[in-house]
Amino acid sequence: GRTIYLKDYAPPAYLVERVELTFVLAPEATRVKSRIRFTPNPGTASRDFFLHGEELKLVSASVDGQAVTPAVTDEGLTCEVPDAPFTWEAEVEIAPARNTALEGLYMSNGMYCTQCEAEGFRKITYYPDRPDVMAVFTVRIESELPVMLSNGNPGASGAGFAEWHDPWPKPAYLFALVAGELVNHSGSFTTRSGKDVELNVWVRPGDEGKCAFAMESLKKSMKWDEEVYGREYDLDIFNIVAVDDFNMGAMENKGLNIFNSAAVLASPETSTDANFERIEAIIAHEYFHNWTGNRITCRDWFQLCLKEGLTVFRDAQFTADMRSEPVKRITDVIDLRGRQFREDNGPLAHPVRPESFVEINNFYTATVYEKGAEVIGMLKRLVGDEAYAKALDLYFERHDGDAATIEDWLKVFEDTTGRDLSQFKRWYSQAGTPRVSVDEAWEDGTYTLTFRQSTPPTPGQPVKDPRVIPIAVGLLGPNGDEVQETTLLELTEAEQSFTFEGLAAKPVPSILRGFSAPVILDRETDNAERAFLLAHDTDPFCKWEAGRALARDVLLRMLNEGAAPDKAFLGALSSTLADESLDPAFVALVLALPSEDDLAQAQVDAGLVPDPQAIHAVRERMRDAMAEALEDQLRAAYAAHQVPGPYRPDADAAASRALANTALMLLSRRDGGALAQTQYDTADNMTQQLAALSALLTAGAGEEALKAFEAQWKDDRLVMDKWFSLQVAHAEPGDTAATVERLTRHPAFTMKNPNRFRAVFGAFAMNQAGFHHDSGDGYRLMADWLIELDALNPQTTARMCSAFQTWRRYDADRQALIREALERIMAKKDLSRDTAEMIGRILD
Ligand code: B3K
Ligand code: ZN
Repeated sequence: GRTIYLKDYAPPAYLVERVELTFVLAPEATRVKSRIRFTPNPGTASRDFFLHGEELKLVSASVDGQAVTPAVTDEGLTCEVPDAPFTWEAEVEIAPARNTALEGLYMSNGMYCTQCEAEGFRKITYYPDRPDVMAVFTVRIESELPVMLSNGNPGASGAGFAEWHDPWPKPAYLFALVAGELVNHSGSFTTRSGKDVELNVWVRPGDEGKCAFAMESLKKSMKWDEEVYGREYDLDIFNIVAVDDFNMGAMENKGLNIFNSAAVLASPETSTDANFERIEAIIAHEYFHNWTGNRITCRDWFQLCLKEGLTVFRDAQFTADMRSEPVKRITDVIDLRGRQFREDNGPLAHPVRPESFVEINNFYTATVYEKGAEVIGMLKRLVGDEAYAKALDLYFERHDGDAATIEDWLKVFEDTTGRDLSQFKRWYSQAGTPRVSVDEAWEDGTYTLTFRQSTPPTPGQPVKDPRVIPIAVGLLGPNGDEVQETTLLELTEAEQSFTFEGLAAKPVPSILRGFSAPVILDRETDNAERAFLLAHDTDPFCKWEAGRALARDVLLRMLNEGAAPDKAFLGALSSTLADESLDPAFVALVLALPSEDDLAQAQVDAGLVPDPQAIHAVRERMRDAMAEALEDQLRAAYAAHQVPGPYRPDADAAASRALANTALMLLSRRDGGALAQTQYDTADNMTQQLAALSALLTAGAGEEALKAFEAQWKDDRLVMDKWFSLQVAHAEPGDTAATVERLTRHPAFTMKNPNRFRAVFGAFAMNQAGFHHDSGDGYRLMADWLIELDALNPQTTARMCSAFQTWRRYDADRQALIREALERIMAKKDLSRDTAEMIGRILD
């Protein structure tokens, strides 16, 4: 694979004024006719005409009506063309039924659908497949299928054909086409300027009862974007389609969002609270892209965070508004640490705006998305809410219709506030998570906090410069009252002190409130202070964080020193459970222990080599101790948080279930699963049913329920994904690889469906003690299957390779076993560019 560099960006030689596409659909031989009006780009001297194209059979081509014979390679074609406007026409043949990569035009359960981002349009026809070429598309689809959709507004249609016209210029990656036997759940929305928009959720017959929640989420998103960002929808129709075979969550194609069915179909019987929340967030995310992504797109793929970081930030604001802001923030931080910090800390580390890539699909990462969103959160905190709103208005006004850059984005903030953001820009260019250490001093009523920042080297970036780090701080007095409300410190130097005057007594600091920056805070403190903050901090994030730090310390002492489960820690949990003023979802988060991966990293940070099986055993032991010490309170909490009446997916009801089910998981360690069995037998919704099954598996009493669950749900693909996952997640370390192997022999296992493959192998990678079992069986099994999958679906294979990214933290034996597995994948003949890049970077 060839490496592409940001510094080599050059504008396109020709621009596209308009595109007309005709699709004559057939599974093995679809004909795509294109008619494209090109004009020389006045902004560049180059007149080299190049069109991307991969895996296409060129039938004919002409320029201004004259047949031409272009020079064709694996990557595209070149051709002699005029240095003046001209019309290109071509006809190509493609085979959607044979497209298992799920990129370009492919088939899923008899329906045609597309996925073009990032560079899939070139598998549909010859075209300048780059985001800085924006054009108006007109599409005609010919087939006998009843439903035929594309971007924009509907045009003429009749027996065997349908036409669509999208008036908004767009890059090819936002093109979409769907055709099939689909049914719709329809709705409508009136924009604030009075325009009526037709809304549809299109699904396979049988799924129409699972669309109402997605439709409501869409309407809420449309309203929220008008109210909070002043953004209105801009077409007569908005279509969402659910597809079973999809490489990711969903795609924001203009006016025709295509969704993984797992990210849209919802019903109380088949979807958990977590599913409902995720569906609402993804519907919002894709809808918000209409402005942040589609109306304003990216100049090139290095600018991916321009649309993804901003859109993730916007969907997080939306979820915080719809549900609980503190709970959303805490769960986002858990996710950020689990995925992004992990990435930042290993061989796959890259800046929020990468500077090179081989395969861009490998850069749809936690760093680009989640850290990209954190960077925007910091910017908002630094300039303030009002300036943020003004800067966004200016961004939409100045760049509507543009393919923009991070420089453009930062410039609107500089122009709005007069602030110099050159140091802030390092957040986009420097990889790695900054470590911030803090020391305190107390003298004559003056309290001083001294911060030091440093960022460890990452691949290709040995030396880092100090960044501007917004640190939100509050101070508590000895009795737990807040003596200094939240104030923002701006750390800009490698070392810097801040003082607080006029305090009556030495305060306890609450630092990094709301997780105001994506950094690792090192603070030497004791568990008494952590318990004090857990009890008294007014900032929900820091309150939870204190409990998390306490739990981590206690678990590490069990692990490293053979300590017993700490009584004071159990006492702090007991007080938290007893505090009825707390949101039950928050209490559930405090009762959840740091993950096995989190503890492994904590051991590495302390200079130790983690032993995944020992980590697993210690967490099990702590949970037993929690169940024993808190049994009566857990029983009371379980009873108090049963939600009466029919299932509702809202945040309050979900919060109660979260706490009750956390209690159930622990209680199943005491009663052999009796309570869980009762819940399983009486559950009328998937949240309760799945939690009960999980608790039964914890108690070692889940065999019957697993069989019953399978019999009940064998015809529901999305529910069966849960059945597969849960067994892998609950397998004992020494039995995990065998469990995975057994499940791959189940008749319902298929590697052609990414959801099913991820249900098994994604859960496998998450089961740290099982995957990293010292037998090496986990590594071998994963490698065997990634080699198989790569031939069918490179994108999903490449993504799964990240299971190996932490390999250098382990002992020499494990490292040797992993190296062997990685080298075996690398040696595979015809390995995809996607997977080769990932393995190459991990091994490097
Ligand atoms: N923009 C798409 C992701 C495309 C991934 C391409 N491999 C979905 C999203 O972020 O909304
Ligand atoms: Zn996105």
